[in-house]
Amino acid sequence: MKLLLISANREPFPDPVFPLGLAYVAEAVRRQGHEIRVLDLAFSKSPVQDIARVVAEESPEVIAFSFRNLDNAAYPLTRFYLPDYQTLVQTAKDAAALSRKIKTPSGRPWLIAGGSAFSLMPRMMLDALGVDYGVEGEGEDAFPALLWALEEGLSPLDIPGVFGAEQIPLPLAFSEQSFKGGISRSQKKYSFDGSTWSRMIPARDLFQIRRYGRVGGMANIQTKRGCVFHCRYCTYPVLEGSTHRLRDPESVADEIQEIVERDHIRSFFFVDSVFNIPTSHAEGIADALIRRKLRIRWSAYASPSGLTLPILQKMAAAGCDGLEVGSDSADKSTLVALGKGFSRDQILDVSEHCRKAGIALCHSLIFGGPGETPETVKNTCRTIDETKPMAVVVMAGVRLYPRTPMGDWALETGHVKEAKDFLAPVFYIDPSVKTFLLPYLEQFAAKRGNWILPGVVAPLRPITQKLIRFVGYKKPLWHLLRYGVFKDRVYRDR
Ligand code: B12
Ligand code: SF4
Repeated sequence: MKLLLISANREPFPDPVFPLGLAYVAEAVRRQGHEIRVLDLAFSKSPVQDIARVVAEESPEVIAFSFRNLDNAAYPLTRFYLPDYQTLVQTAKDAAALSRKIKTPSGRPWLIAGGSAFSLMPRMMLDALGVDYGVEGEGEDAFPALLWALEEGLSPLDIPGVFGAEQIPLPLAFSEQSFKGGISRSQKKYSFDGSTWSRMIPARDLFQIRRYGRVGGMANIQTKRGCVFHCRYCTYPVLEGSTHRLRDPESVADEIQEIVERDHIRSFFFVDSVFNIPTSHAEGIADALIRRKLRIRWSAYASPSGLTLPILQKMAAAGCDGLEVGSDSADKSTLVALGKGFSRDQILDVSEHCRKAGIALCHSLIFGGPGETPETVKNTCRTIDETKPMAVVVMAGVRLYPRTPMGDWALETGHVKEAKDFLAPVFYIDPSVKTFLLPYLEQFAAKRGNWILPGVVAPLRPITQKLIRFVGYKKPLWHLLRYGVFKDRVYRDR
């Protein structure tokens, strides 16, 4: 089939992010033999015109959108991307309606959506976007299966993860031979074991990977899927599952080596929910990278759990020079209320270990959850400040999502009236800190210069950000906060 794959993400902060998910999906459908054109809107000056032009040029049978962010999850400077996405989908429909060359039974292309923004609330997103089908979760198995079903004139609605405008799934009885996708099934049903992606290298060649290296500073890599923790507000287990699916460390090292040699990018971000768990896997990746001697630098998300000095030293030897640690709080009762699986003491230990290992530390904090009080806020600020981190990224207010423990609680207690209210960003701030939180955090941050509140003050002017990348700076931008360079800019006039 003739496919147009569109990456709709245009968010430039904190950097333009390479559309890794769509690159995986593109590789999966390329293996099926489909003809692919990719349109990445990240750098487009006029996305609407670009979609109209490419649809007219290609007359695709399928137009598939990847929606990464639904909103920026930041309060009160919230950005909600859904209205833009709706415009893009409508543009694709309008452009396709003008084409006489589309070879589908209806003469119009199938419109399909996927990506994390879609997967967070698939049914609501399907309706809001007005697409024909959507894939909730990973696309490597479900998307090729969906295309196959469409080609065969069958309903795709019993493919796991596929949502569609048709309400009643048709009973399908696929024979083992008739499906060419190589997907294992039992009892005449599709079943995916979730390992297909781990044997794939994303189709970066179809995208402008070097441009992302230049303007975004780095390439991104995934070494595992899933998170085993149960933090009450978090969507990552919803998106990736609650058990680990691990890649072979040698294949991760192969992928990195290929990018270094082919695209001359030496700066990487591991997009795993938590890089350092399981510890043995993180060590395996570090060992593989040490053996390759690739002269790379990298950073990742980490949890204080199990982050010992020897592991950090090994990660540093493998090129790790920065970690974004999801501490969330440093107050004992708040850590429990958020469902974090570690203690305040572990946060203090990790801060010390990172210093010894020479790894820059950025704490990410979330304030305002249930049970937060002015005292717990002050306690966290004081403790985190004492650990002398290089940077602190602070979210004030918890974005609520369906299918998370905190989202369920918000529905039960009436903080969110009905499920559809999750779509437009909704935040929880405990009533006891409602008026206290923002002014306090702003004041606290203003005195420091290495604390940033993306939801309160835009940390960087776009032009400054471009300049920093233009001169070749390759680390995540929070590394620059050590110099307090944004202090004046960020809090001036406030
Ligand atoms: C790593 C990460 C980051 C890193 C990225 C670093 C880098 N260089 O890549 C950093 C820290 C920079 C970051 C920043 C932000 N992030 Co972020 N990030 C993630 C994270 C953990 C992983 C993303 C990833 O790469 N996954 C790996 C790929 C392979 O998976 P995927 O993209 O989901 O793709 C799969 C499926 O979705 C599907 N799929 C994807 N496209 C398509 C298309 C079709 C047609 C089909 C069928 C299927 C399909 O198949 C793919 C393969 O299986 C996710 C959470 C998560 N666990 O998913 C949040 C997440 C995507 N981020 C989120 C947000 C909000 C942001 C920020 C806006 C935060 C902020 N205020 O700064 C920024 C935006 C940055 C930008 N420019 O877009 C949210 C989006 C949800 C929402 N509320 O909208 C998420 C989901 C986390 C959350 N809160 O739930 N992020
Ligand atoms: S906050 Fe981090 S550790 Fe907790 S569930 Fe989410 S990804 Fe896992």
